[in-house]
Amino acid sequence: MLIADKLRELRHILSEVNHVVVFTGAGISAESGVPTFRSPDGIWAKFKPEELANINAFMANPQRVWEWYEHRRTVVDQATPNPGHYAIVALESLFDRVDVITQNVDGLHARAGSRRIHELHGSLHAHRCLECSTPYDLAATEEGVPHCPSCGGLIRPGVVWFGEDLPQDVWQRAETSTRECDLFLSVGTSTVVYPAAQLPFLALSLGKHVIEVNPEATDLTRHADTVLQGAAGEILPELVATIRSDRSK
Ligand code: BJW
Ligand code: ZN
Repeated sequence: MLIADKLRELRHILSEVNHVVVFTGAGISAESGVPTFRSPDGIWAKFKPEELANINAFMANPQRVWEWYEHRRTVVDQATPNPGHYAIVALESLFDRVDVITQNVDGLHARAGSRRIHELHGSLHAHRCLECSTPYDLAATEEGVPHCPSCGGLIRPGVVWFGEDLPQDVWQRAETSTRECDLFLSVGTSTVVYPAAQLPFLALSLGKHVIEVNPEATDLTRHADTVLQGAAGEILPELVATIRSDRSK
């Protein structure tokens, strides 16, 4: 079925919706030029996140892991939000409440202007001491792994690595929003990293309408109520346009 037909089918559902959760992964930022983690031709094809995004990799070679993050910070700082990010912002003018639950660490939802953002995996722009957890403000000119002014410990990126707990306050808010929403949109995520990947399945188990936006099939695809196969930067603006045209009737 064509996307336009699927969007038409969604109209009666969308007209009943007050609270939307948009759950995003690396795919929403792909059209901003930020590589995803698991695409076969992605630049991380040779740097597996499972190998670098963990405390053992950092302890074994802090400089190597630090450089990976420095490089990624440079990439996202040069990137700009794309039509997919802006379409999510536009949803705020169409529904009472929009929660953006993101696995991304790139800050592009905030730069686009989304207001209620829950960053499950932290941020590339936050840092803290590995030993005493004191937050650390990284100067733009700093090179190499800094040390904590309080205790001398190594400074680490403020992201959630494999084997680490998600920030509990953020996770609680994300779970509550999922329980309370009327519509759950899963956009640009392979839905393989837990506990984040629980959220669309929680939404389904509670009878929420779940829409997936992704050019590829994922573990969620065969369970989702509606699958909009394609790039977020194309599909999400179409979704917004459909809702707007209905509202103006
Ligand atoms: C488009 C598009 C376009 C392309 N438009 N779409 C078995 C063994 C070992 C561990 C585990 C296990 N089972 C479960 C675990 C735990 C583990 C886990 O889930 N592992 C799985 C991989 C198996 N999880 C954890 O460890 C978590 N913590 C935890 O569980 O704590 C409890 C615990 C304590 C002690 C011991 C064990 C457990 C923490 C997970 C943290 C994940 N961190 C990362 C790195 C963050 C920092 C950084 O950025 O460096 O988060 S990993 C990486 O994956 C990153 C992402 O947020 C996350 C999800 O990836 P995402 O966003 O889905 O990206 P991709 O690339 O996978 O997918 C992109 C999608 O976009 C694709 O589908 C494309 O098709 C699509 N796309 N273009 C729309 N234009
Ligand atoms: Zn310290």
